[in-house]
Amino acid sequence: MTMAFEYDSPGNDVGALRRAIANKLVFAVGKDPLDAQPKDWLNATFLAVRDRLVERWMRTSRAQASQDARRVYYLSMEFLIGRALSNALLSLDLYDTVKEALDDLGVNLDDITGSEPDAALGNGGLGRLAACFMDSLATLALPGMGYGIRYDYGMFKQCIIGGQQVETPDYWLSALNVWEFPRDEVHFRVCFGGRLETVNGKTRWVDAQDVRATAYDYIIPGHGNGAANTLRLWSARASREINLSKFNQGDYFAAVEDKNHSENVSRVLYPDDSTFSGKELRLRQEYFFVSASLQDILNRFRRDHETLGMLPEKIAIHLNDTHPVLAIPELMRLLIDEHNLDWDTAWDYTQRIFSYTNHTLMSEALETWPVEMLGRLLPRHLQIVFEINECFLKEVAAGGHDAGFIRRVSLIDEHGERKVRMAWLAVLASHKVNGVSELHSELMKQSIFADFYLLYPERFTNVTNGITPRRWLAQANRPLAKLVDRTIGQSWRTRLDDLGELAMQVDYPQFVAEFRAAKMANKERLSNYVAQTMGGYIDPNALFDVQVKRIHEYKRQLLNVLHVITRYNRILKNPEADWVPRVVIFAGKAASAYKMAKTIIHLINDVALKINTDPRVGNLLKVVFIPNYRVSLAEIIIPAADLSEQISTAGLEASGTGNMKFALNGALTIGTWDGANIEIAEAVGLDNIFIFGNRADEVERLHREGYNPRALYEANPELHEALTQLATGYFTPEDPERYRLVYDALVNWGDHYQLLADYADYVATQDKVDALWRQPELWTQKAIRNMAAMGRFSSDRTIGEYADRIWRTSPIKL
Ligand code: 26W
Repeated sequence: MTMAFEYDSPGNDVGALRRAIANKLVFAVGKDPLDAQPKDWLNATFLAVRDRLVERWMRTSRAQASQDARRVYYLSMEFLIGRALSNALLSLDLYDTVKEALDDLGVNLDDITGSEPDAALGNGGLGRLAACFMDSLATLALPGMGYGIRYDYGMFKQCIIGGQQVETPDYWLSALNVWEFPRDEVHFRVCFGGRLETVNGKTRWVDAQDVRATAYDYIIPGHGNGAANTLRLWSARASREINLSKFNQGDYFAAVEDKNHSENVSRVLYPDDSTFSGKELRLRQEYFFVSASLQDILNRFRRDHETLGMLPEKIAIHLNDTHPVLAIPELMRLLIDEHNLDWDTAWDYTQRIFSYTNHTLMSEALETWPVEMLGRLLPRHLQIVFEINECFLKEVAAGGHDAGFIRRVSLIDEHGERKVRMAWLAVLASHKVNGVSELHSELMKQSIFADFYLLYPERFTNVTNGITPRRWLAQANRPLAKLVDRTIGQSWRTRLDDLGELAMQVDYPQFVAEFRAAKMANKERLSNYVAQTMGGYIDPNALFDVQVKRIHEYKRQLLNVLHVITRYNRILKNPEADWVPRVVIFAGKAASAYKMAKTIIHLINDVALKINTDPRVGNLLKVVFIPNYRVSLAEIIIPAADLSEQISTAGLEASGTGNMKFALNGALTIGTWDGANIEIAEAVGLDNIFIFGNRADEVERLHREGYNPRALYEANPELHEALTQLATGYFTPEDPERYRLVYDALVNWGDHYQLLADYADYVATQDKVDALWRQPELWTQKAIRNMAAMGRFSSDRTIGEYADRIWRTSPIKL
């Protein structure tokens, strides 16, 4: 570094921040403070805060390079980050300072943080998990980096019109995105199509079309540890701006068409996390980001090392579900074709480098790409997959397995159109494969991966999911966070186990009262949000019963609706009884093509309309569907919940992470014995949670031996009444047939998710919820015990386990 290189480290007192924000507004955003809009103040504040992170960021990357630590690369198609500003302020412990600085400038911090668009580059659980993991990697000072796609359009926005979901595009980049660092100089060629040629025994991939992947970097601040990691997202650029020959012939539209075609690769997030659709554009997206990431990873390695010999000691690559599995043949291709390694060495490295997490057992979500499509788009990769398969199947046959077994484990599904089974490839090429909760990891070994478990038992392990306490308590729930700080100090932000000290507070009425006051403040905030965005009043004194998550049949929002209808019918029959007033809150998006999920949204809104306008019910029962569920909305809803609905069919929710967020924020759970609910129950004790319904083995038995939902419907009068109301248009007299198919699915067509089997126990358990609510002191004590037991569900614990047992990497020294 030359002596001339000098710069000012930015100061962190109120005065320095005030001047910094004012300077940014004038000189970077270019706005007269008299005309500045909230968005301008947001950007000015962003830039000032970013300056305070950049030094840490540089220090962290230098430390990673100089300590030559084993780096972890987390490959994910989705990062559901949400807003960045308040998170950054908390990580720097500058929230109050910046608030004061802005106050001096006549600007309210909460107003401007509220104008930041969410970075919604994900669908739901899997994408949000990746975002929590980025936060924990940085906070643990692990040498890790995320790789994904910078979609121009994130998760669609949901409006509710006439009770139905309407989607609009989410062009989140429209607000000047000052948080990202475009790295125009970091770009890679990604090829598609073409054909293979063999020259002197070496395969060459020729005549391919290409797009250019350009890097955009995002700072991921560690919490209070002076570290900052990088999330690198790729954007597609046409390798030639326009087709010059077409342009010169005057065909302007054709000239830009090619450009558009290339750039479409990173245009939009696939907004479906329930079914595999097999679209070619999706395959292009997967290969696009995986190829750019691996080229970048190898580049970085080559910069710091003479040869590739240490590669498997120095890097670990994690596959977030099968979406990035093309990284496996891509690494093989790069090592063999570009770096001249032999097949056996390349395969040995590959197996030592990759690890894979499975996030769902549902067969309709498993990725299998047609051999024809892969061969057309990525001929060399298909060839490599075939070769891996050939070696593998030879080994299996040598192990004495029969033809049936060999057909089942083959990477190629030969039934009908031939397809590559991406999950099989992931397991075969990884040294560790994990599920996301204890139950899920067990079921994984018994069901989809049973054959592979027989072959490679030592590969399979469990790492239960977690959530970051920074966003999900410190940031989302300031009233409760402050109370906890006053009571046990601030250490819980990075050592969530310390919340255990709260358990003894159940005996201190003062603490119990303050805990309840914090909950009330959050409920008032939500009530105001509902009033302002939807109109209509929800009473914060009522029990807030909340189910927020993607709409999916296995998550059983419909079971919740059946309980709501039952409660409504009971109130009408006995309006004078001493009812516990409830507000039942739903939120969540349905995949655009998922008919039943959309019908469920419509039904919730129809039921809400009828109940909310029925004068006989008054405030005893209200039903609210809050539109456009997203991270920033979850931060308002979750802290306000009294009751957390986690009611999936047992065996089908791999883990759930919402369940953890609610319990951490002092809600009680009503849930099935499924996913991480089980581990939450074990942590809080069965006295402090409402568990109901059949367990996974019973669900499986009913499935196998047959199950008769109609008999249940006929035997239970309340269930009969509720379902008959659905079938006959009680809630929609103007369109009596509207929910006929819902009724049929449950009563006549087998009730695939076994709602009717769990209905009676669910309703009885909801009665127990009411009974406990009548004892507010006891309720709050149980809520406190829930919060106190959430230590284990910090994503810091989760990432610590990945680092120790899977990636074998350790923190860098800063
Ligand atoms: C190919 C279409 C598709 C896309 C995404 C199918 C499936 C997915 C994801 C794997 C679905 C998902 O988000 N799974 C959720 O992962 C969470 C994090 O591990 C778990 O907590 C949830 O239980 C699981 O449903």
